[in-house]
Amino acid sequence: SRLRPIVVGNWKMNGLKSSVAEFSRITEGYDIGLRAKTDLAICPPFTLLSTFAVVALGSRVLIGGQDCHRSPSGAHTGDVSAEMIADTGATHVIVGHSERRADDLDTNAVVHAKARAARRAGLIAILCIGESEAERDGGKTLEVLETQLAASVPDGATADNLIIAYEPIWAIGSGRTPTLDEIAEAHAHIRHQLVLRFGDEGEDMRILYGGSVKPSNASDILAVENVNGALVGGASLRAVDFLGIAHSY
Ligand code: G2H
Repeated sequence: SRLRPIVVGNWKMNGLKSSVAEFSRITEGYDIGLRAKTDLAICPPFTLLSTFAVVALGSRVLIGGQDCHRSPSGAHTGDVSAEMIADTGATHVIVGHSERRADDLDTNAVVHAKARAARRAGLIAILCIGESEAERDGGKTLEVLETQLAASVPDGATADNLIIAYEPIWAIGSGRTPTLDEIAEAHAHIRHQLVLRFGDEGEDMRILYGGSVKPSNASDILAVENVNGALVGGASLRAVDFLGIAHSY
């Protein structure tokens, strides 16, 4: 079965009140033709979640957070819980992005706890995995993906509460992308691991590719088998680029 794709924009630490205009262009561009082809989501910084959720009303553009705390509430100065994110009207949350895994901030165990917290709050977790350049060069890519999946994806995950994003760290914001064969190999391996663990449910879990996706390479990447959408950083900041990527379907 062909899974309904989702194109997710990760704004990272970008966006001010003045960015509402750009976001509005995204919601306006998500027309009937595009809706028929793909889901669309934007993950702005926490400061803009509530505003964007209101702007998105009626457009069917989905909103998500970029991270959440593992605990439901409490003495965690500066952190934001999954419930708080859901409370804004958001439906998704990214967990385990490599920029947060860096320096062991988000270990696999922490990402596992965050994915569970997301599920408790009724959010869909977009769980990121991916190898470093050294691991790729050392031929360790598939092994690394396997370890990350085993240790960070919680038991009981379903296609309705979990999306995997494969982001080779060396491709992030670098302009470099893996070859289509390398993407196909990684995604096939991820699919295989999901099916081994979750059975038929694993066939329905969406696997996104992330790392330097742009309008010029999107149609090739999105056509690769087992690529069920994209997680887009830099190219999601401008409506014309982000919509261009979604229009590659
Ligand atoms: C990878 C990606 C979005 P970019 O981090 O998560 O960013 O598209 O800028 O490489």
